[in-house]
Amino acid sequence: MYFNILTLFPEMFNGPLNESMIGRAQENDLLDINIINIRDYASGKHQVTDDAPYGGGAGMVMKVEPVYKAWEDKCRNEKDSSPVILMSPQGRKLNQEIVKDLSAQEGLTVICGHYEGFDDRIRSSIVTDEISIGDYVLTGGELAAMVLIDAVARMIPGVLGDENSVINDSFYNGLLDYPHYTRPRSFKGMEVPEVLLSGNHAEIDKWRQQESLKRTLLRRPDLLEMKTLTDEEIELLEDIKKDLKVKKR
Ligand code: 4GX
Repeated sequence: MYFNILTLFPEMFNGPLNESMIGRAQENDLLDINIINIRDYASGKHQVTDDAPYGGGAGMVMKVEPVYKAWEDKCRNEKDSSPVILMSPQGRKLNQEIVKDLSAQEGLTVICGHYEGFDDRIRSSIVTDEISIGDYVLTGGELAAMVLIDAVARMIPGVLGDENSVINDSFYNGLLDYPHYTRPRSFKGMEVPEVLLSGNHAEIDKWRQQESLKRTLLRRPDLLEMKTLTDEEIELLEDIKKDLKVKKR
């Protein structure tokens, strides 16, 4: 899979995407990240990429031509009609379902905006999708783009080793992850749950499923409402709710 990133700050991408799993994925040619500097496509001696807004008001607006030219030169491709994603607080909010859908694409182009906003003709000419990583305001789209790329790239087969399989992810089955423990057995008086030391794998699986359900119920009940529960899960949830009521008394 490839990513084309249109940005005014190409250096920002150097660290995060060249380390760890995403760095390895690039070395193994599972992933190709092309960073394109929008400023290279700005005209004039000063290569200006922003301008004052028509109609007046505070703040600067990102110009349409440099972004359009960068896209035309580096991303327009007859064989491939990959989505062009604008990172923006006005987009649909990113979640694991969107991440999974995007990972099925051959490639993605991601535009990182800066300044107070964008000439809206960037949207109407090339953008096909607009994504937000959450309801808060960043100084630019770069960090948001890196979040998107990281989440999408790890879904590509082969990017994660077997040990880090996505099957165990929080959200993979619509529930939060269960608690994990490793050595030592005892730390400052806090013990590892006995069942995990029992060697009884049926019991361990059941405990993990219960803990996943309990965490989801307590922290993210909205996830339970969205999920179709199995009969077993419904039963376990009833037990957990009873147990929690007993503890409250
Ligand atoms: N999730 N920002 C983009 C500039 C901007 C403004 C309007 C396009 C249109 C953000 C987020 C985010 C701040 C990135 C404003 N670009 N991006 N930037 N939340 O806050 O993705």
